[in-house]
Formats: sequence, C-alpha cells, structure tokens
Amino acid sequence: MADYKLYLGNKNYSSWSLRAWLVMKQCGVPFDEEVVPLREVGTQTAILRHSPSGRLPALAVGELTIWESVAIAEYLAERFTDAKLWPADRAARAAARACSAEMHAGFAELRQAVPMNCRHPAKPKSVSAPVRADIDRMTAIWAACRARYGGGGALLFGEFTIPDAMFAPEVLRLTGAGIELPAAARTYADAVLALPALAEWQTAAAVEPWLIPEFEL
Ligand SMILES: N[C@@H](CCC(=O)N[C@@H](CS)C(=O)NCC(=O)O)C(=O)O
Repeated sequence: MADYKLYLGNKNYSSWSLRAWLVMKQCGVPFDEEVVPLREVGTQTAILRHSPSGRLPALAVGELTIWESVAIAEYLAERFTDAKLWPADRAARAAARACSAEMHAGFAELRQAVPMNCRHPAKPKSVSAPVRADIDRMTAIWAACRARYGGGGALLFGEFTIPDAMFAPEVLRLTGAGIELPAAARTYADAVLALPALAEWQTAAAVEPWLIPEFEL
C-alpha cells in the first residue's frame, strides 16, 4: 500500500480529478487511486467517506485528508520540491499562481457549455458570446505565459508546472470540441496533449464502464 491515496471522480468526466492526478503523477512517487463513480445512487455517501466537502478529488496521506484540487497541488508542491511544481522565479511563480487561481475560480461559461468527456468530446454547434469570452481570455493567458515565461520548454512556464495541470482539461475541452485556436494557443495545446500522463489518463477513461447522460452532449 502506498503512502498516498488519491480519490477521483470518473476519469472520463472529472476535470478536477484530472488536475490533481496530473500533479500527483509529476511527483514521481507511487500512489494508490480509487475512482468513485459520480451521479449514481450512493455516490454522495461514497464520496463523503473520503472527502468532507462531498466532492472529488481528495488525497489521503495517512490520517490526513486534503480536498480541493488546488490544496492538493499546493501540498504536493511543498512535499516534493524536486518536482518543481511551481516555477523557481518569484515573479513567474506569482503569475503561475494567478493563472491557477483564475482557472479554479473562473471560466464557468466554457466549463458549463463544454463538459469534459474524454471518450466522446462535446462538440457544441455554436459558441455563445460568454463562452467565446472565456476562450479568448484563456488563450490570452496561454499566449502571455508562453511568451514571457515559456522559454525553457513547451509548457506555460517552460517545464511542467501546476498551471499546466489546471488547464489540461480545458485543452481537452477546446481541442475535442474542434474550436479553432490562435496559433500560440494551438501549439501549447499540442504540447499538453503530448504529455504521456495525459495519454495514460485518457486510456483509462476510455475503458471506464460508467456513462453520465448529462455529460454526453
Ligand atoms: N473546487 C473543487 C471542485 C471539485 C468538484 O466539483 N468535483 C466534482 C467532480 S469533477 C464532484 O466531486 N462532484 C460531486 C458529484 O458530482 O457528486 C476542486 O477544485 O477540487
């Protein structure tokens, strides 16, 4: 049994779980994981056994339970400094935290209109003005981070950092929906899609037995 156990929602649908899982993978330590199927009779009771908020992901470390994807990421960044989960430079780190916080708190229109679905990506017939505004803001963040901080690699702050995990589900949403992206955003999206850990998650999502009709658009 590993020291860390990550409780997740369905890999096919749970974007917050994907974020925490990508950060955990980046730490390079063994961890156990358990998917609690969402939207089933008994789901809430099952989640509450592992997460006091009734939401996933949650990370168990011995007696400690950490819920909320950003808190999990922060905990792992403190524990596994070699994984360099935040940029080393203070200004870059502040920007990385701002991007991550903006993702965590925002982009509701996009997230609502285009649910994450690894197996069958949602393909909206049209993009409303509020969704377009979310996309424009998100791709502007990507372009700005790449231009200012991205020189050392293909990701937002060069090598993989927490904001890349925060935006990974959005990359799946936007590319899966076939939404045209500005060149810099497309290049960044391709770099995220090339992450081996993301491919591993998608492979696992593809064989999950559960289907949630409201996320099958
Ligand atoms: N703010 C939370 C959001 C977590 C969240 O909304 N998780 C969803 C799955 S993606 C959930 O657990 N939903 C409970 C349910 O559908 O019963 C975080 O960042 O971890």
